[in-house]
Amino acid sequence: MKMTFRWYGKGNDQISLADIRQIPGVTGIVWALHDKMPGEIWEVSEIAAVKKQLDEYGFHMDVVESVNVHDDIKIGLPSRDRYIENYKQTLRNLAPFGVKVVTYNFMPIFDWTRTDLFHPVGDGSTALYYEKEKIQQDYKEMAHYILENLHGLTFPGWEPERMAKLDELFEKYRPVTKEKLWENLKYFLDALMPTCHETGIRMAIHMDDPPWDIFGIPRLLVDKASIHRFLKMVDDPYNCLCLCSGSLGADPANDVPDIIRSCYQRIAFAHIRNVKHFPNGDFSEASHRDCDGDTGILEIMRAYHDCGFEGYIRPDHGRHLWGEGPGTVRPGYGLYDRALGIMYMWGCWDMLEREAGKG
Ligand code: DNO
Repeated sequence: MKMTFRWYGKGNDQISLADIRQIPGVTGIVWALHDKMPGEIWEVSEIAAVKKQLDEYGFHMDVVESVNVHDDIKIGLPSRDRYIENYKQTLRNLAPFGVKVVTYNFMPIFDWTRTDLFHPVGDGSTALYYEKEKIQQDYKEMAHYILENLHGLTFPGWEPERMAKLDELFEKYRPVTKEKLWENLKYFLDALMPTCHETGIRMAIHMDDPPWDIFGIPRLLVDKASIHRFLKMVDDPYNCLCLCSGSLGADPANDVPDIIRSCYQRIAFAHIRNVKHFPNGDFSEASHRDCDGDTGILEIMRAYHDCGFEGYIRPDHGRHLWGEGPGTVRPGYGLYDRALGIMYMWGCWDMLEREAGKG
């Protein structure tokens, strides 16, 4: 596996590349142009500027997370073709810089969704938390809360320009049933696949987070059956997954190691995260240590190892530790707990390698 770390860019992330270089075994940065609106072309000069920064520290830029998909593509409006052309051009601009995987999601309106970004874990740290009850209520209040806690930093999927027009967006999505959304996803991928073959870039869809419909809007990539429907729908080796253990793991019915074993050839990128469930349907994010949550991190690492996984991997979210808090850290993306998560993953991996006679 190739260990990576997500970084939001100079001036947009409190963590420096110099800090990241000190985490053992991290070879690449998972990056994006975070000031781009969905649908805009990423220009060569802008990509080159990031490459220069990463080169200074010897990091590769093989994985982009995310090139966000314009709402018109998800809704299926006639204007989608223009935005798909822009997406293809972005892929063509990325390829010469060595980019091999582009992560994206097809969640309508909201990306990942939580109701508390700094929830006390009980040991003095805080973590992202989802309270089921609150997601039945006012979507504007929730969006406002999330934007407030980003303290002016950009967060993909939570663009203030889009969030300012939430009622309009909900209205536009009204005719988009779950089946329509599947069709629109297929249309998008069918159009992109030739460019993926031409550029060598694999498209890796992120799981829906949480893995169920929210505020009455449909979500697609939620369990084993929907993942297999997706892979079959566009049965192409360039149509891949960003398999997020935490997103799937939010639903206790999902057996994440089993899902990994069933589709590992198409997993281009793995997100590792642990989730703790509560009986009322709430969940909290937890440390990567297996026993701190219910996702089964040890068996997940074993599944990847058994499958001979050679793709990219990163710790997903972490708790906020040792002085990290509102205003000093991007929610879920502090330095310390993600670095601890990496060491846990290496611990599992190195032991599995040793046992297999390779380490
Ligand atoms: C959450 C992330 C997601 C992911 C996007 C991919 O922290 O895992 O925001 O980057 O859904 O497009």
